[in-house]
This record gives sequence, C-alpha cells and structure tokens, in this order.
Amino acid sequence: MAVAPSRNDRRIILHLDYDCFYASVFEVEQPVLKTLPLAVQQKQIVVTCNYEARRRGLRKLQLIKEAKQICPDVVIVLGEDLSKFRDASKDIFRYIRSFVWGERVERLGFDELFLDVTEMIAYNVDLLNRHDLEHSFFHLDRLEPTVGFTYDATRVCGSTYPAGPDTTFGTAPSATADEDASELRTRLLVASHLAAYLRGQLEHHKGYTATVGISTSKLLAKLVGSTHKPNNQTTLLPPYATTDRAAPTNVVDFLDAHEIRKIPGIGSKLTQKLTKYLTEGSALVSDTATNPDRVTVRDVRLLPGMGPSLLDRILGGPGAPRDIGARVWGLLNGVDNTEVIQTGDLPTQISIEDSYGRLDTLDGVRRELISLTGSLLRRMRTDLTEEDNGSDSVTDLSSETSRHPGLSKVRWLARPRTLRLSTRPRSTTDGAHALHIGRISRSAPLPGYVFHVDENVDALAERLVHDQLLSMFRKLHPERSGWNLRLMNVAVTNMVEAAGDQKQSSGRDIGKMFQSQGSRRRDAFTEPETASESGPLNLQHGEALRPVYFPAAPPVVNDAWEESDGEDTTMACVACAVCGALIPHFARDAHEVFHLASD
Ligand code: TTP
Ligand code: MG
Repeated sequence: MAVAPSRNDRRIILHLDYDCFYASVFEVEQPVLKTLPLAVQQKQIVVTCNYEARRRGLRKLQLIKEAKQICPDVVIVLGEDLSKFRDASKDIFRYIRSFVWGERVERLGFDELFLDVTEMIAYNVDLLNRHDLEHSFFHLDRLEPTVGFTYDATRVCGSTYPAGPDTTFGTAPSATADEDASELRTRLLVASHLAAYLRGQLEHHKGYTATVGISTSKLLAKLVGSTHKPNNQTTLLPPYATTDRAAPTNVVDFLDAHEIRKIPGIGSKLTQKLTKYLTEGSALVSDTATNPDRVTVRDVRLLPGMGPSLLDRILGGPGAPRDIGARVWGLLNGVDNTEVIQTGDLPTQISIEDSYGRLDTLDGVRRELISLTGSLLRRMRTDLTEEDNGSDSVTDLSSETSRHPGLSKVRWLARPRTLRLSTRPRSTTDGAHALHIGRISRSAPLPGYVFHVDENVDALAERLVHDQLLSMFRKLHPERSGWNLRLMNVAVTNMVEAAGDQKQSSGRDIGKMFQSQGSRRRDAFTEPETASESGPLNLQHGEALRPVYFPAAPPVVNDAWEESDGEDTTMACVACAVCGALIPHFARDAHEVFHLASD
C-alpha cells in the first residue's frame, strides 16, 4: 500500500549530533586528553568515551570495572556535575543558531540539534549559476552579499545514502529523472555544503566535531546522520517518492533495514505489540522468529495486508490515539511532518534528581533534599539570571535584583512560581511479581526568598527544605518509616518571564508559551501509550538519561530542553525483568550487564 508523501517534504532539515559529547567537553578544556583513551564516569558506568577509547574496545554504557579491564590505561573523569556539559551545550546551540535564518533550531537533550534550513537553501538554490557550478557561493546573509563561503555545487559534500560515486549534479540516474527528484537533489546537495561548513566552523571556533544528517524531515535526517559516525555527514538522496507505486524509493530502501525499535516514535510498547503479532503469526518475512528483538521495518511493512487499518487493529486499544495505524504506517514509510520547534533561551522548568540504592530514613531524606535543593538553586542562578551592566531599565535594587559584591547587578530573567517534589519508591514484591510503583509528586508555591541572590545558596537550601520540602515529603509519605526511595526529584516550574524593567513588567507567562509548543512538540514521534508516571532509570546525579524523543502526552508537562537535566517522564522504556526498573531502550544492554555483574 502506497503512502502519500509528506506535506513537508519540501523542507530541508539537518540533524546534528555532537561526537562523544561529554568526553569532548573535557577534551576542549584539556586538549592533551584527545590523544588518550578517555572515559566519563557517572555512578559505576561509562556514560561516554572518546574515539581513542572506542578504538581500544570501550563503549558507551559499559561498567567502569569492565572498561578498566579492557583498557587499563584509560583516563577516567567524573561526569556527575552536569554544569560544564550544560554550559557547553548552550554555547554550541547559540553558536549554530546564529547561522540559521529565523533561528529555526530545536535542541534535543544536550547534544542534538535539528535545523530547519529550508529558507536558506531555497535562496541559495535560486542564486546558483548553472554555467559555473564549480565556483558557487553560499550566502549566509541576505543583506550582506559577501558573507558566506565558496563551494563546488557539482557534487554532494560528504557521504550519501545510497553510497556511491553517482552524486554529481545533473547526472541523476533514471529513477530520479523526474523534475521533483532532481530539484530535491539540488536542494539537498546545496544543504550538504552548508552542513560541511557548519561542522567546520564548529570545530574551528568551538573545538567540537559533529555528525550530521541531511534530509527533508527530522526523522530521516536523524536516522541518516547516524549511518556515518563520527565527524561525518550523510545526505539521503532522492528519489523520495515515485509515481510508479511498485518502484522502491531511497527512503523505503533506507528505512527497511532498520529495526523498528530504532525508529523514533515507535517506542517499546509498540515494538512489543508488533513483535508479538509477527512472532505469533505465520507470515514472517525474515528470521524474526528466532530473533524477535530484531524485527525490521521491512518485516512489518511487507506483512500481507499491512497498512493503517491492520496497524490500527494491532496497536489500537484503550488509550491509543485514533490515528495510530496511519501514524505508524507513515513512520514505517518515512513520513514525518513534525516541525522543528524553535528552542528558546529560557527553560520552562528546572529539576534536579538523584537515584539511591537505599534511602529509607527521614534523616537521610533531609540530607539529600538539602543537597538537591542546593544544586537546584545554583542552577536557577546560572540559568535564570543575567548580569546587568548598569542598564537604566533595571532600577530595582531589592534583594531580588541585586549586586554580586563589587560586580554588576544581577537580574532574574524568569522566576518560577511553583516548587515540586517527586519521589519514586522502590518496587515491592508481591509473591513472584515485582510491583512497580511510579513517580509521585506534590507541588507548592515557591517562596520569594529563593530569589535573594545575596544570600548563601546552602543556607537558602536548608531554609527551603525545612520550610517547605519536608512537609511536602510527609504528605507524600505520611508513615515515618517503611518506605525506601529509589529516586527523589526537586523541581521549579511554572516559569514567568520578567521582561524588561521588573518594576513595570507584569511578566509574560513563558510556561504557557512553551506549553503550546510542547503540545505540538509531543506530537512528534508519538508513541501512544504513555510511559507510566515513572521516569527512566537514572544512572547519574541530576540528570535523567538523555532524552530520546517525546512520545505520548505525559502526565507532567515537561517539554523544555532543560528537562534533560531532570525527569523525562516520556522516554520510551522497557521494564527490566529482574528488578522491575524502567530502562530506556539504549541503556537496556548496560543494565543487563549490571545484573550479571552483581549476581
Ligand atoms: P550520545 O549522543 O548518545 O553519545 P555521545 O555524544 O557521547 O557519543 P556519539 O559520538 O556516539 O554521539 O549522548 C550524548 C551525551 O549524553 C553523552 O556524551 C553522555 C550523555 N549520556 C548520558 O548521560 N547517559 C546515557 O545513557 C547516554 C547514552 C548518554
Ligand atoms: Mg552525540
């Protein structure tokens, strides 16, 4: 069954993923580390390692113990304090954003960006001189004709899918002979040079390398980018659609080999349902019966009778959106209309959390709450204030808009109104079954004194814990004992921007602003079954594992990029059969190793 091409297939989208990001942050600080095998540790796990370490057999999400055995001279650095990653991430985001017209850049987690460069590419394609393509000039600024770079528009820059030498401008193979494909080919070709330029500038000016995918949607750009890593780029070449329904397109060819669980938007539950249907049925296309974890897009796509209605029957049910079949069928065919949502400069909420082996006393809770709250208040000062060097517009010298001793004034750019405490009690066992208990939360107004920047953060943290958080905790856990927590999260939400002069401004509710963005954003790559109230397994202090996509409408609005620092209630997870913990897909292997090691 054919699929209507995406209404947005005239867009040009780039996806950037920085290479071994956390490790690179350390390398940029200390370039000597580049030549050594370097691993970043959080808890007992290597969250990432540089490519020298990978060359020697280390990999992401490996146990530290194992990494040391494989590579005894590995240099291990602690990555539990996320501030440096956050700062680097913001800096890179702003730098890249400065190139993109209309600032159409969406930040996903700390190390991924989507860029909608449709307008820049259309402008530059219009200006191509078809008689001298070899000496083309890419205009980065419409008003400054000399700002830009020269490039050779006779060929695509970097790797392509499909691979091969046939990437020359104007010599499209017969399947792409129709006008649309050749026009798309030109736009992708020009975009490939922009991608190369951005990667070069990023490396030269900031010291980071990135892997880039170039296509017409977020889904395809992300997937194609990951085919050549690191420090590389891949363009998904046309044809994307054919008039002949039986003829394969490059999009279908490309997607077919992917495991369904690797397709953003097809989360663990959908994967489970599809796998069950395939393995229970007799209509298997490949050997998925022996390897149900490896069901591919092709396996599903080529099932007899496959299409939106059959998918509706397989995937539908209570809680599933009505268009689930059509949506998943679209994804399997590479159709993704989700927009690049411009990421703002301010977070909609900030949260800090940690996970615990055993936390079952009030004293321990108080201590941990003070530590989490201290980190949270420091984050608020970093992310929500700016120095104001004597601007007349800031006249409020109250303690909320204050001076660092001997320095310029500090001003709050936004003030959260709500304080939220969440906990996740450890699962209990009921006979043979592990009972999974989700995250539970309590909110209260955030007292104004937290904005007093003259006051010592640790003293403020203690005050907030005693004034507010302990009583919120008691409401969540009225019993004095008998509970044991795996996780606590302290958050400030309901952000109100303090625009301009704080005395005059009533403030703009950016929470609302982002909420509407968020609801659109959650449409992206949607998995219909809401991940339960529980967040993902947390391996590290203060940050849920890197967010992947944003499936389903979550119980808690959590849509800003800063939320990568806190809970991500929407990540696609699988339940561990041993301990019941919810594990993000990409961490499952590491988690299994963890059980094996501790057994
Ligand atoms: P990734 O992009 O998955 O990894 P990476 O950038 O380190 O390596 P690659 O070259 O393969 O892209 O994740 C980005 C950062 O997120 C990574 O540097 C460390 C952090 N991270 C976690 O904190 N927990 C995790 O489970 C993973 C996978 C990553
Ligand atoms: Mg990366």
